[in-house]
Amino acid sequence: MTRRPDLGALIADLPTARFGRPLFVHESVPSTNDLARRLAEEGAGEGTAVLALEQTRGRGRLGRSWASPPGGLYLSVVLRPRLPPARWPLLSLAVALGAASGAAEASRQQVMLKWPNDLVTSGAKVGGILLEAAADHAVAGIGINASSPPAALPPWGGVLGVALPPLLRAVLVHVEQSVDLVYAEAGQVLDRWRARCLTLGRHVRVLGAEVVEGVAEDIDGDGALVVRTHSGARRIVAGDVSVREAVG
Ligand code: BT5
Repeated sequence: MTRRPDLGALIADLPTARFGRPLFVHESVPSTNDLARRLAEEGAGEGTAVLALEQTRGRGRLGRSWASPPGGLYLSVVLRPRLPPARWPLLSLAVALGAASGAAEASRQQVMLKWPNDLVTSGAKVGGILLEAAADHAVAGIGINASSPPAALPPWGGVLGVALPPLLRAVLVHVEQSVDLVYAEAGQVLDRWRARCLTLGRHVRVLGAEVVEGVAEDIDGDGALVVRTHSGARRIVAGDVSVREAVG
């Protein structure tokens, strides 16, 4: 394990109460989510975080891969959810909201959210969240293309163009605030999500066990997407679905 010198000042001066305390920094790992899960299984508290400068087997949801070249932010944080398991999808939304707010602050760009877990700037995906839950903990994986080489990303990927230390700091601060808010007053996280959300009002196709097509109307109190279809409103729970914009 190495601790990069340019992150030393950030680590010493982190203005968070729990997130990034401690922060383990690695040059290259298969997936930071695996390391964070191991720490959680050994009893690590909420906020314990793992950062890698590159991942060799970064993953997204549904077995997809996450391109993780040097230049990106690859961060996993241990959560000890203070919410009933049925409401854990809200945690994923809270982490995405915090990550988007931190990315916006650090890059001075508008960073929008695509339900359930994409960070989007100028139509390009610049980040994503992977929440992996176990019985007594969850691991929130955050990937953001800080200054990744565009050629290493899929064609629809974008780059924020921001240095890692200020982005990391802003993300840890905002994700902590957002997770604290979801524990205290989940409704406020949902209101902020709706305000930053690109999905609402759009015609979407939800690909999961079945295909649901209609207009994305709202995000409900449990974080599910409400889609108005020809046969009425359908609640889509994040997890096993992929959402595409549909024409028409
Ligand atoms: C995500 O999945 O968006 C969640 C990504 C989470 C990555 C973090 S990095 C730290 C932690 N450790 C891990 O191993 N993972 C987490 P999903 O919604 O399934 O999106 C995956 C899809 O995004 C892929 O199928 C590609 O189409 C696209 N993609 C892959 N790499 C990308 C990148 N770097 N930037 C933009 N899009 C990408």
